[in-house]
Amino acid sequence: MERAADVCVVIPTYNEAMNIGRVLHQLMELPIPNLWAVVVDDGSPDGTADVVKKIGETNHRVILHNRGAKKGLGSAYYEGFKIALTLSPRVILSMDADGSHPVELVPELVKAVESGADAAVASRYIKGGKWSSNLIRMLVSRGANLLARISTGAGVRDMTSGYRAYSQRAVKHLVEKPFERGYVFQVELLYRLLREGYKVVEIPLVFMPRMAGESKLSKKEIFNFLRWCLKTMLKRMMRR
Ligand SMILES: Nc1nc2c(ncn2[C@@H]2O[C@H](COP(=O)(O)OP(=O)(O)OP(=O)(O)O)[C@@H](O)[C@H]2O)c(=O)[nH]1
Ligand SMILES: [Mg+2]
Repeated sequence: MERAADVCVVIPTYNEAMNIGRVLHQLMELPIPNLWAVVVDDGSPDGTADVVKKIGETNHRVILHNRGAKKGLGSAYYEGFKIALTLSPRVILSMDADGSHPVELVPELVKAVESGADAAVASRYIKGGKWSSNLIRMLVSRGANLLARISTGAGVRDMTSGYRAYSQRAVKHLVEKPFERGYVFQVELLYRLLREGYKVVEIPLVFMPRMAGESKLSKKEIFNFLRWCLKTMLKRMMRR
């Protein structure tokens, strides 16, 4: 069995049994040869891991990493990226399992990295990007992005988008240090790359509502996000 991938998509899951099957099948049908998927499940009570295991039995390019207990999104990606690197892919993607991130955009994100970007971010907030949700959710997202840009000084419009492609060298650099455990790690990773001169580009994303199930974005995540942004802003001010 070959163990080298060209492209590897890392997908964290918590209670996504109703969604993950469709996303994996769509990924496996993309016209990208040798595309692998690593699903990092945190012992979802709804049996997400069983769905993935079953698909993996007939498709060796689907790998399940079951961590057994909910340990946070950032830490799921940290472990998932490390597994992805063992396959030596040129491009590594991060993607939600809930159908919000249209699989058809994968080739464009991959192309951006193959054309020289270290990170290609699928962005709701550039021309051509779009999403709709309830007012509170949209305000939270806009507010989080504004805060992320102010606190890091970064110019990326959608700092919180979880749909991205990275070059292998960028991921190798990122996993040298553990990520923030929660959702804020997305901002942290871009900040780290930009500070060290890695090239980041944005591709328009038409973000879809989740297919089924519930959001895992909690108040605790929002609090941790605020805390990280404040800490980062203070550190930057002290360096001046
Ligand atoms: N392994 C793991 N996956 C997680 C964890 N928290 C969230 N996820 C997954 O991370 C992805 C993003 O979580 P969502 O709940 O969709 O968060 P969101 O996209 O901000 O919220 P919605 O817009 O409502 O979908 C999904 O695939 C989740 O199943 C976690 O603690 N561990
Ligand atoms: Mg989602």
